[in-house]
Amino acid sequence: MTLDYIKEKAKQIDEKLEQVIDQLAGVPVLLRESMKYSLLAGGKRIRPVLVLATVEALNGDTEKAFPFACAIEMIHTYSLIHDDLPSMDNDDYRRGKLTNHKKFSEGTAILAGDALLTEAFGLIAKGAKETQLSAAIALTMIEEGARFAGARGMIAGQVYDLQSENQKISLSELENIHRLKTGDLMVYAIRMGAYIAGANQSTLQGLTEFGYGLGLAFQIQDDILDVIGDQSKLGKPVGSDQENHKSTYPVLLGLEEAKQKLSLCIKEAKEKIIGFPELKPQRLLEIADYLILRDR
Ligand code: GRG
Repeated sequence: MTLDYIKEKAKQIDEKLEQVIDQLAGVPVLLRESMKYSLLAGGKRIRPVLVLATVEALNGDTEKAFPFACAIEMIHTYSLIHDDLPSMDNDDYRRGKLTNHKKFSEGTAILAGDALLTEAFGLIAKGAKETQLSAAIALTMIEEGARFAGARGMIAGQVYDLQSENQKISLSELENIHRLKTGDLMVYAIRMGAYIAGANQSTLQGLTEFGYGLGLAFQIQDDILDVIGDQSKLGKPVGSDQENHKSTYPVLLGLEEAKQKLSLCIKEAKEKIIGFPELKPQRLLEIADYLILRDR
């Protein structure tokens, strides 16, 4: 099930992403091909859609939001390319296609990820100039990009995740990993939308809390979908056999309790964006519901 709104926006984002990479001058042919291969491989575009939907909810100009929406998808794609590498998850396929290092080479995949991350920050700065955002807001967005995607955010989550492999971890440790690894980038997307549309501090805070709830719910649903696809992962102690078994919500709580936790998490997240005079939350609420009904 895909919300028509997400489908429509995702299509626009796909077009803009292609333009962004095509317009970069002086990129080696192989590198451009590798960057586009992963960037245009059919992702759900949840994070850029969140940027646009937040701007819309605050009655801002969504046309101005596209560079920032594209930038966040570039950061997300870099993280997936690196996550798939042999030294990390060692995956051969993503989104039904060969992973970047399998299609190209490990070196090219690392460099394509590096290039996407670096160009994302360039795009935020360029987008801020072109849409005449104030310098203070532009600098805040760049500073927060480093905070949410970097060593204190998504990458910290990845490090804790690697450290927890084959370990039994507690629910709160698992939640912290997800907050960093998945939540921080979703929160960054929503906060960028809030900055573009000029939200006030209390709305920004509510949206941030919504983003964390959404990130957690998204990850629980991801774990559930993973388990539904492979029932053998349920009920086995972590690290009990040759395959690398991660601690996930269904593994720690069981499938039914994980589903209940997911519903509660979405309900609580939605409550965080109710009651702000400048915010029309309907679209964001629909996206939250979609995230728990999605099947991929
Ligand atoms: C910096 C190497 C590095 C990693 C950062 C994001 C990340 C950590 C790793 C990617 C693997 C992963 C399962 C992360 C959890 C977040 C998540 C569920 C990502 C997948 O996002 P979707 O479902 O992907 O939005 P699509 O394919 O739709 O874009």
